[in-house]
Amino acid sequence: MLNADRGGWVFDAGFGVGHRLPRGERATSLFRFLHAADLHLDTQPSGLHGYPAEVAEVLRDASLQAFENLVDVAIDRQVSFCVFAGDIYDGAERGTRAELAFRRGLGRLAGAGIRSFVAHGNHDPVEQGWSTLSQWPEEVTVFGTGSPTTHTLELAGTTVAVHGVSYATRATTDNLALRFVRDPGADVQIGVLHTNVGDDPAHGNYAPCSLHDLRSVGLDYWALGHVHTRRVLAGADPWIVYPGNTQGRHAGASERGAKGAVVVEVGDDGTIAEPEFVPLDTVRFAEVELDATDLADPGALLDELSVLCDALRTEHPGRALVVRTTLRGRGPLHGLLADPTTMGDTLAELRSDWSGRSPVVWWDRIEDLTRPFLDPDEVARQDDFAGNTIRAIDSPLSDPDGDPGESLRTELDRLSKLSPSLRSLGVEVPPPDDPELVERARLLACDLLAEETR
Ligand SMILES: [Mn+2]
Repeated sequence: MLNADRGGWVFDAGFGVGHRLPRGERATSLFRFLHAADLHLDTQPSGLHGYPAEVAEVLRDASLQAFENLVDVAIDRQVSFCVFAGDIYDGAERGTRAELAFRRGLGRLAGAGIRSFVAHGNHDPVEQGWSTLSQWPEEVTVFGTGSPTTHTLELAGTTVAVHGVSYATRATTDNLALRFVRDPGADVQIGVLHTNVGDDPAHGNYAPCSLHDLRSVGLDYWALGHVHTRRVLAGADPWIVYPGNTQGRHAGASERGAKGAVVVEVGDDGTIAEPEFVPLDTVRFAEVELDATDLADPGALLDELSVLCDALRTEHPGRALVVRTTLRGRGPLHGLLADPTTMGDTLAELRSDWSGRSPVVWWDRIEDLTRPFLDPDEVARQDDFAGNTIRAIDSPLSDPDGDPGESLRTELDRLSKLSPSLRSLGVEVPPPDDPELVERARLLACDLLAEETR
């Protein structure tokens, strides 16, 4: 069973405004529904290499297991219905296993009296010829293409309209949101759509629409799919929500962290509460950034990563982890890890250290973005801009007659006009009687100028 940990939300805009009850009053829950999208069933995590059988086994079934978890949660939480906002499947080449798993899960939901509403998106368009199943349990509604259709349910004396539409073809570029129509006879209205809101350039621009388009339809909740990062685009009047995908697929930014669905509570006064995120994933992708400045050698690196990995396992209990680390800073590791053999041996040792765990831990890679250590005394001897800068920092301090603070300020002011890096810092003059601060200023100047002239 799942742990009850909750992932963080990304609130883009408008969260917390609109439907809020006065303090002290709470609507009684009338019913709840589950909203999921981008299941990409039977997709295999991409960009990973060299993992052993124990890891392969977990990765292979992760998307299907996440869907099984979804069904468990829907039954456990006694939702009235589930909506699936597109990209149920990843693509034609994995059709049948994914479809049979989906059918089995929807059958379990139907057996518990839970209806399902399914829209298709750019990864699983209806008319591109790979759907092998045509029969679904009668509690399942698959939205057609072209114009949205509306299905109404009577729940505890309330009429609920669920509107939705599927993509006919992958390259759907029409604004489908504008085709939705509010049902004047329903009390609560939900729209199910796979769409790229706001022409976000980070995502394929399928069925693009604007927040204004969505608001203009007059629904209460937009159950969206397409963007794999969980996002609330608007909090109430209407809610506009991307639940994110149900299982991360690679180590990229949009696929990291907790993945799952949202459970949405509707009150007896028709208000919709803040959607509750429920994690469903079995494998979690994580990245740890590490400042390697003070690490003397690969042994110290392994010790440090071990501490970080323990923390990750505490943060993500019960999940298999695929971890990548990015090393930054300037220090001795830079020279050592530049040797491919040393790097390969270090990664192999790291993987071996963490093998055989349950849940599985797989170290995907060590990204080495460290830089060589710079010695300011050495730089001071160079006949270049960096050398001039370090000498400018050093010389006024050794002038016993002048005002060291003032002459340093003048000199740095002059140099900063020549250098974007120094300019970006502003001219912060260290107090000349604080040698530690002066030394840090020299190192910082060295670093900035080395980056600038790289
Ligand atoms: Mn998708």
